[in-house]
Parts: sequence; structure tokens; C-alpha cells
Amino acid sequence: MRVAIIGAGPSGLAQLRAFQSAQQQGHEIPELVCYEKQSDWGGLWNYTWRTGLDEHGEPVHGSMYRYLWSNGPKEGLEFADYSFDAHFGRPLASYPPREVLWDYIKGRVEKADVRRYIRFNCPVRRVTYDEQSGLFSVTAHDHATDTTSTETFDHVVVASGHFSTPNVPEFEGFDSFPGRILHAHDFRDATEFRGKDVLLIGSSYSAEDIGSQCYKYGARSITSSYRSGPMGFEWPDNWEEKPLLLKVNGNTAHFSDGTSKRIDAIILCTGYQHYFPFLDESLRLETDNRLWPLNLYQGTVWENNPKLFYLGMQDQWFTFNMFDAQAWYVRDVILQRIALPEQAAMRQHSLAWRQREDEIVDVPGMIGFQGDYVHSLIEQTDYPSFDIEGVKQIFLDWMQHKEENIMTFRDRLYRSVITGTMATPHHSRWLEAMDDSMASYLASPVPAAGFKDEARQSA
Ligand code: FAD
Ligand code: NA7
Repeated sequence: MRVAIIGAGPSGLAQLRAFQSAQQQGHEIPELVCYEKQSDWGGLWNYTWRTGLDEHGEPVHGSMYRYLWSNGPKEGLEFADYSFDAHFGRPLASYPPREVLWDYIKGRVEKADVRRYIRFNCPVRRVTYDEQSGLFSVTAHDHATDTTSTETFDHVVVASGHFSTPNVPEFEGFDSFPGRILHAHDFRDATEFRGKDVLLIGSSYSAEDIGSQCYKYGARSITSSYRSGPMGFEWPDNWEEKPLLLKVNGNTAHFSDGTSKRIDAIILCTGYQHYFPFLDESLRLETDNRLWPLNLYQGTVWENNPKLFYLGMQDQWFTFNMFDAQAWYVRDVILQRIALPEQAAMRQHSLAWRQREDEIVDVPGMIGFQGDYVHSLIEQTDYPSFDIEGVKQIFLDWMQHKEENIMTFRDRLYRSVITGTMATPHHSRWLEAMDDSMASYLASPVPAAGFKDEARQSA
């Protein structure tokens, strides 16, 4: 049996680790081929300075930027089979910068020795299914040899991510705006906006964090424009929220409440598309960014052809541990340890989850929903069980800490539900920590005055 995995980001790597874990226990596993279009693993966490097209002319996958620090507590995403303590050998603060989390992701898969399954610089161009043979054909381009080849597989796991292809609306006057207009996908360095009046469109995680980056690195002012509702945090004095942008006229932005403002640059924090041009239409997931995309039984199995699986396609509060829960489930379906019901039953099951999603009224409801989903998957496999209620509580505390102060929530500390270890304060407050390198992060702690007391309270 042969299994193709598309993407070596956290989801694809979870799939490799899931199979390796079964093998470690003495089970026979299928032949695995993981196609990765970038030259290294880690998906979005593998930072690139590039924007637009990469060195091979492929669309750049990366959407992360310099100075990106985790936007949720690390205790919310910890692998149940590989703790932060096990990787770093010491307690850390709760919101590490990107490079530290990338190192953590890599640590587990290096230990599992699964890199040998990955074909780097190999974008998948086409996936089709042949009813007669019951096999998938996967066509990929190998940039190392500049050749395209097709191989057949019994199963395909799509783990190509969904925060890479930008959703880019246009507003009147954009074509004559004298400053820079970019999407969050192409944002790399907040220092570019030092001293500038920045307009952000959108009111979700990208707007919140890119605006915070711009504030931290010295933008003159930040204006964020919302479509449905404001983010509603208590922003610094030079940050205001406005309803939707109507048009720009030269350097002036006009908003739907009749107000206007002078701006130098526009950053579209307007989200991403689920985009799978390489999949035959009959295999292609079509959804917006939500907790329960339709046609995926257990959030992973393509109901129209249950030999095809998707990982990580949901909007995400739970991330690495949810990808693990999904990957272990998919592994067990492929290994025939889990039997799938008939299509009608799969659809009914999914629709019940979807209905429950439709009834959610607030963010705590979303966190509870996704936690229950992760729990329902973990119950079905041998993925190490962990205190999911405890993780839900961590996310609720995180929300509360953001409400209290959106510029200091990253200084708060949480306890690991995996090891029981309490996070320790970072040597600098987030707002003052300008260097996001792992070397700086792991440098010996020099707590700021008063920091310890605050940390103790936060604990
Ligand atoms: P990705 O990380 O997107 O990986 C997909 C992989 O598939 C990539 O390596 C890509 O090159 C490869 N690929 C794509 N198409 C092809 C193809 N055709 N052929 C071969 N390979 C292909 N999550 C958190 O938990 N904490 C955070 O702080 C956080 N911050 C974020 C900040 C930003 C700006 C963004 C965009 C996301 C953030 N996330 C965060 C969420 C993030 O989605 C997950 O952490 C995680 O990276 C998702 O893993 P993935 O493997 O599903 O997708
Ligand atoms: P999200 O969470 O999908 O949010 C997209 C935002 O963009 C949301 O506020 C949308 O408003 C807004 N949007 C989308 N289209 C438009 C148009 N046409 N006009 C105005 N506003 C629009 O994406 P993010 O990039 O913030 O977050 C994705 C991930 O990246 C996340 O996991 C983070 O950790 C980092 P709406 O509320 O729908 O009205």
C-alpha cells in the first residue's frame, strides 16, 4: 500500500509521526511519500523573506513575518507525545517567537527520523482518481531535476494548509493610491512602516497582530477598518477602529461612517482562500474559513471518496494537537483499525456537527466546540490522551488576558497540561523584546522590575 502526503507543515509532519509511532509499536506501515514544495519542513513556521514567487517561480507559501510571536499560549498547542520540557530541557515563557516553535516542531520529527519520506522542492501539480484501478495518480514537479513524474497511490492526504493564498478585495481608488497596498500574506517587516500612518482592513487575527507589530516597531498611527464588527480591544492612543473603508482618494481614506483619515499604506488583513488547484474537481474541498467545513467526515475524510483525507482545514484555535488528533485518526482508517460507515451515515454525522457549529454564538463557544472535536478524535485512537478541558480553560484565560490588555497579554504565563510545568517569565516584556531570534529568547533570564510579581498574579 502506498500513501501520498501533500505538504510537510505541522499537519503533514503529524501524519508522518503518526505512522512512525505505529511502526515503533511493531505494526507494518504503508510506503509513504510526502511531497513538499518548499526546500525545508515546518510549513508556515519555516520563515521566508520572499514574497510573490519563489526561486523556482512557485507562489510563495509563507505568510509569517519577522518578529512574529505565537498569538496563543504554547500550552494550548503542545504535542501530547513530545512536550516543551522534553525538547528544551527547561521551562519557557508562554508565547515564544516563531523560530522557537519551528525548532520545537522539528525536534519531534527529527527524533522520529521521518525526513527520509519527504521529497523537498516537489510541488504537486495534479491529483486524479481512477475508478477502475481504485488508485490516485499524483503528478509532481521535482525542481532538483526539473522533471515531472506521476506515481500511483492507494490513499492521498492533503495537508497543504489554507493560510497561504490571499483573499484580496479591491476598494475604489486603489489603482491611484500613492502609497503601498499589500495583503497580510506579503507582510514581512513592521519596521518598513515606522513613522507611517497605516490602514488595516479586517478585524481578525492578522489585523490584530500586524497592527500590534506596526505599533511596536514605531508606526505613527494605526487605523483598522472592520466589515462585521470591531475587535474591541483597548488599543493604544494612536490606534483607532473604524467601520468599513468606502474608498481612497489620493492619501485620504473614506469610511462608511462619513469620517476620513490621511494614510500612507494599506495592509489587507482580509484572510485566505482554501485553494487546491492541483486537485481534480471531484476531490476538491470548497469552504470558507470555519470550524466545520462540509463533506469531511470526522473533519478529515472526504465523504465523496473516503480514500482521500484532509488535515488542518478548519479555522484554528487548537492547532498542533488538533492536527495530531486528525493524523492519528486518518492513520487508523488507512490501517483499517477504524471502519468507516456508509456515505449517508458519514454525511449525517458531519451535518450534526455543522448544525452545532451554526448554533455557536461567541468565541468561548467556538473554543469549546473545537476542544470537543479534538476529544472525539482522540477517543478513537491511541494518541496520548490529555486534559482537553484544561486546554479549553487556557484559551479562555488567554481571551481574558487579551481583554485586559492587548499589548501585554503575551507576558502572561500558563501551566502545561502535559507536564504540569508552570511557564517562567521571559527576560523582557513582549512590547520591549525587539529581537525575535531563538538565541535571544533562550538567553539567560533577566526579569524586568516588577515582572515577577505580575507573573505570579498571572499564574
Ligand atoms: P502549513 O503550515 O501552511 O503547511 C502546509 C505545507 O504544504 C507547506 O509546507 C507548503 O509548502 C506545502 N504545500 C502547499 N501546497 C503544496 C503542493 N501543491 N505541493 C507540495 N507541497 C505543498 N498557529 C498557532 O498555533 N499559533 C500561532 O501563533 C499561529 N500564528 C499564525 C500566524 C500566521 C500569519 C498564520 C498565517 C498562521 C498562524 N497559525 C498559528 C496557524 C497555522 O495555520 C498553523 O500553526 C500551522 O502552520 C498549519 O499547519 P499546516 O501543516 O496545516 O499548514
Ligand atoms: P480570518 O480570521 O479569516 O479573518 C479575515 C478577516 O478579513 C475578517 O475580519 C473578515 O471580516 C475580513 N474580510 C474578509 N473579506 C473582507 C472584505 N471584502 N472587506 C472587508 N473585510 C474583509 O483571517 P486572518 O488572516 O485574520 O487569520 C488567519 C490566520 O492567520 C489565523 O489563524 C491567525 O493565527 C493568523 P468579517 O469578520 O468576515 O466581516
